[in-house]
Amino acid sequence: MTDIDETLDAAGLTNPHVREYVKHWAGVTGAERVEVVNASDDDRLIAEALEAGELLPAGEGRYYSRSYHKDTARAEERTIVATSDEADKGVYNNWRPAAEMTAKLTELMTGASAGKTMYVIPYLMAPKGSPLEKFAAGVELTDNRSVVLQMIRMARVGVDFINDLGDSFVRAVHVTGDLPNLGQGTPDDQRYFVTVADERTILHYGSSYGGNALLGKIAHGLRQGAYDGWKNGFLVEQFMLLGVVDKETGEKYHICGGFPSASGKTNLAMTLAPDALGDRYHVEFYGDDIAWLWVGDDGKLYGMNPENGVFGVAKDTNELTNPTAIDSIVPGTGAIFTNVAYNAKTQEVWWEGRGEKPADLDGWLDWKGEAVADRSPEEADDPWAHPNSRFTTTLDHVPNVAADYEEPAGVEIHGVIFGGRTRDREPLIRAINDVAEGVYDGLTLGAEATAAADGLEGVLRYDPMSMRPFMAYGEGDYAAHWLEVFSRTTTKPIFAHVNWFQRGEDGRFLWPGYRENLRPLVWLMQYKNGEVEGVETPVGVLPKREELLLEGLDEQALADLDTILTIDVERWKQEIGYREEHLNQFDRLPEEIWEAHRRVAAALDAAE
Ligand code: GTP
Ligand code: SPV
Ligand code: MN
Repeated sequence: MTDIDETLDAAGLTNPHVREYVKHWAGVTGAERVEVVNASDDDRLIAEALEAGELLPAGEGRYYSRSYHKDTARAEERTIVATSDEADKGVYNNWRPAAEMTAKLTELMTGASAGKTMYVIPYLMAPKGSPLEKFAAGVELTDNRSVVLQMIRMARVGVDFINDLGDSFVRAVHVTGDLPNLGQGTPDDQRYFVTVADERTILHYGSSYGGNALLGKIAHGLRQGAYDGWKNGFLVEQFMLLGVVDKETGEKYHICGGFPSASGKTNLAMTLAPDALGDRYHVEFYGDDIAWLWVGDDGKLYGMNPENGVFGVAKDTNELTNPTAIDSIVPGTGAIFTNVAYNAKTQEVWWEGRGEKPADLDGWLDWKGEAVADRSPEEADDPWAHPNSRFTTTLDHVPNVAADYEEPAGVEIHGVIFGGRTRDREPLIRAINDVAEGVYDGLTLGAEATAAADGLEGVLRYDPMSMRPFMAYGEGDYAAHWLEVFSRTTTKPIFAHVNWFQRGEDGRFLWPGYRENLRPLVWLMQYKNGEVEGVETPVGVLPKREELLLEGLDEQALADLDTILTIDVERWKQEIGYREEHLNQFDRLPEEIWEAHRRVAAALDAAE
């Protein structure tokens, strides 16, 4: 081991608390050397990663990475929130005692980085100068160079972000582990992804993929952030954040909202106005996965995206569904593609839904690195790309990024929406005027379970506010915290529930989705402004058909519209029963939420 103090001195890392922390974990992990990372090191680290074969060239300043084939997604069952107070135990956070988990992870990490470099990544999950800056700083230690390159894209990285912050930074330790020997998914699984929330310490062992390894994103940006927000009066959510600009009036509205993982946040935030509405409206991108929200001194709700980049689902991303995403990963962007298909001869990448499958198989490798030309007939139809393959790019490469996306003051939030994948029952959009009913709606958000085959059709996998995998404390306290934050607002955003995924009897989507999703959002802002009145239903206010901007919608969509602008009262009554069971699991659920539930149930009973 070289002298760590000398390395830290040379890097200008002066914060004594950070130095202490680095030395402690260098000792535990047994790393051979320490290297401090700034964003300006990207070119050199890319060159080293290419040289080492950790990255492959993917055409004109873009790169390809493949993760170990059993390590391609977050592992929720191995993810734990630990604290010293058992009252923090919730239904979803896999709570464990802090002391037990710290001991366990220290044991697993001991000597586990021997022979490797430990990279020190000082980062900020906020624009510099944000009112939440002191909750946003962290230092990730990792023994994996690809993780460093992803972090440089996904967070703001550099020594200057943490030198002046004293002890106010998140300690985030990532050790890759011996990936082929961790028993992933077996009873002998060795992986642990632990956030010790009341010590602001994150200890992740046994993965180099996405939210398991880029600790600024999910572990800090969502789990630790949510816990800090609870204790300090702000909200941290798996939300996208976009702006809708009315070019005629000059008005600009900001809408944030939660959709469970892989349910459309990136696509919505990057959406372009449909052609027929493009002269009037423009959508601006702020964030696609995380929003931190707080109440300003003026009583308005503000929001910001703590991330610096996009880690988006590749599948089905193409010029028609998401042209903005395609433009954000063109040559020269430094984009990294993970677990898509790769052509070793031409350096092209491809994924399902990217366009025609290449007819010439020469050079094409699937996400496991196996030549598709060598596949047996039984394997011929297997996907080339992993369904959770991703692209990484920075916000400044997203063509419709808002001019003020780095404004430390954040932007005023006018609307909060929730949306899941729901094949029936949920209409295109329903506006909710009451805060408690809005919070109740978020708590009962769900995405379709695959349980249909077991006769449980219609039962959702509930995913409160799309935070189920990231919940840091008890759900009842979480609901109370939402109500507390909103009780301090004097100008309130409107809530709404949206659904792009209702299906017809033949299984087709009744709504074309993607760019067309702007139409119900424009209606929501018009409704908030009193320009349209909608139709009252027991579950919220739905648009009248003629209130929606319909020009340019295709025949099929126009024909299907009446179905997705009505509610099925009988299905909703059935849903109320499931919701009751779901909410009953939560300790300390505020009475206001139960009252909202009973109001909706009574309104449904009164409806014919
Ligand atoms: P995470 O990054 O996992 O949190 O996901 P996300 O919520 O950002 O999801 P994303 O936007 O990447 O979409 C996931 C999948 O849903 C992609 O395959 C999209 O093509 C598909 N999708 C997104 N929007 C729509 C839509 O409006 N209609 C339909 N039918 N599919 C959509
Ligand atoms: C999600 O799974 O919701 C993601 C991707 O945004 S990951 O960063 O891997 O968590
Ligand atoms: Mn996500």
